[in-house]
Amino acid sequence: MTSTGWVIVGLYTAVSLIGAVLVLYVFRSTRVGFKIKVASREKLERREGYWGVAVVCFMVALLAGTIFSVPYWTSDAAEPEQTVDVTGRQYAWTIDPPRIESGVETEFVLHAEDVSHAFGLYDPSGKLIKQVNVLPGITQLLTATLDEPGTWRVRCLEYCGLDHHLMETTLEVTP
Ligand SMILES: [Cu+2]
Repeated sequence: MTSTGWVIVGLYTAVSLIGAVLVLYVFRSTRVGFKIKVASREKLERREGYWGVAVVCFMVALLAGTIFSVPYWTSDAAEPEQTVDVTGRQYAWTIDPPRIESGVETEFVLHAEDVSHAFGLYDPSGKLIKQVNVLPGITQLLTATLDEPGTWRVRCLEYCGLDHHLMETTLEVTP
């Protein structure tokens, strides 16, 4: 199991235990002869301090257990293995190179030449896999690993003018 998995198991166990203790306490408070213990002010303040420390320790443990599974933290966020330049204009996409390798981390560098477009990437079965808006004057980056070889489709997903529906092209993904 991953460290995140263990943190989740630990959290569920802790929450279940706290819940069980609360249920037991509430149940006992309904019994005859139950007395609520009233602590002194100093005692309560000290207890508040302990709880503060416990909460901070808990948060630090949670951070330590999960931070390494946060995307972009680990070394796989290094340089992409292939780069594709994509330019959108009314009403066509230019993809360079038009043929890429499957199973390799790919960075799409996207530009719009005139108006706003949206880059929609469809796998060979026609399922939308990635989508990102492309605005004029801004370089948009999208990282993806295309595992399935075949003919992928790129469609514009933001209405950009009369012939928006024609703004479609293909991307060959080789095995
Ligand atoms: Cu469009």
